[in-house]
Amino acid sequence: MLESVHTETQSLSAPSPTDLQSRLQITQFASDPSSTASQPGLDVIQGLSKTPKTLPAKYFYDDQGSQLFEQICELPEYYPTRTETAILQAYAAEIATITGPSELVELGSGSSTKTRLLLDAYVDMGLASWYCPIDVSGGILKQSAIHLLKDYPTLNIHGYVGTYEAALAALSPSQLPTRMICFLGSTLGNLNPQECEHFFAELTQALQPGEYLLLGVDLQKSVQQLEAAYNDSQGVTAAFNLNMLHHLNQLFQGDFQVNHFHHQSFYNLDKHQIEMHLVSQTAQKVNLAALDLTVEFEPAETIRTEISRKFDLETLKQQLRSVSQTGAQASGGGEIAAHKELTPLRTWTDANQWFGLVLCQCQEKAQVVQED
Ligand code: AVJ
Repeated sequence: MLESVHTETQSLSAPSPTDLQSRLQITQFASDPSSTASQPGLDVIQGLSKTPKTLPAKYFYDDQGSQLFEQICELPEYYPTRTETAILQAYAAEIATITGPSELVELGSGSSTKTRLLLDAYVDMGLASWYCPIDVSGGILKQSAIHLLKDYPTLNIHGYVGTYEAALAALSPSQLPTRMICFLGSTLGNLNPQECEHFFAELTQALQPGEYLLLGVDLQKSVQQLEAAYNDSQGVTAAFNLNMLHHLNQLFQGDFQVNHFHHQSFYNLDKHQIEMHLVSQTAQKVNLAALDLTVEFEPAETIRTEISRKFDLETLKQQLRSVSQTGAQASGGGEIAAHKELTPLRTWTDANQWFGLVLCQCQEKAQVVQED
């Protein structure tokens, strides 16, 4: 459960602080991403105790990591961000037309750059705008919220600092007639198929019938292009990967010697996923004092820090439909119940089919009476 939840009003040194303040609310779930879990760092202990070793990708994103990710998005080799941006540029108005006045809830909002395209569309159509960014990195969330409030005089923001699970479960009722949960940038790719299914069920739970889900997903393409995007020539991705060890040192009083690890990433063709690893350069021992954990590494042993799955739109749409059906059955319990499902309404891609947007609507499913 959550350890501490509090809502604070930001004190701002902006031109008209009172105005900005009155349009901004931040709800914070404890102070770091790990402490919303039932036991802080349990996932680190579990991941480093098994073979092969893994670490959750969420630990990339301290403030430094979020900044490095912003730099990745600008790299010539990293096509996803600019491709998704181009798709949004072309179709945001169409999305706004479909949803009407809609509160935007964004999972993993980061710098909120792409969100501006959606906000612009709603504003251009004279629709009210409410934005609920959710991010584990409080620094970047607050900073971008303040920039947005300055640039959009009619915008209201309620931000949530914490994990998706915690924030989704705690969302206030929508301030506008409908709500759209946006999960852009192909962050969905960080989840394995099983986690993905569970996550879709959680999203269905968080949405009311009629509300929307907008998914941005990276699509399958040549190995060469994929591997270049995760092994950039300037080494920014390497720095991003290695920064996770700095972050863990800070969170858990660790003594990872970051320069004794190497960045590695490759495309796993069978699983349609990029894998990022940190490779131990020597035999070494690492201690994380706050977790009471000592980990031994053999030379060349790796920690898998991320999977980034690449999707096929048809398969994904099928998954979306079937997942919601499974969820409905599980909550049936033999009674008449209002079931919800995620129905894909529209998909958009770029001319090269590198990246896709899927707009789904949460719909009430025909009620089912189970016979004895
Ligand atoms: C933010 C998870 C979508 O998988 O492409 C970028 C993170 N990792 N370069 C991705 C990332 C390495 C990114 N996601």
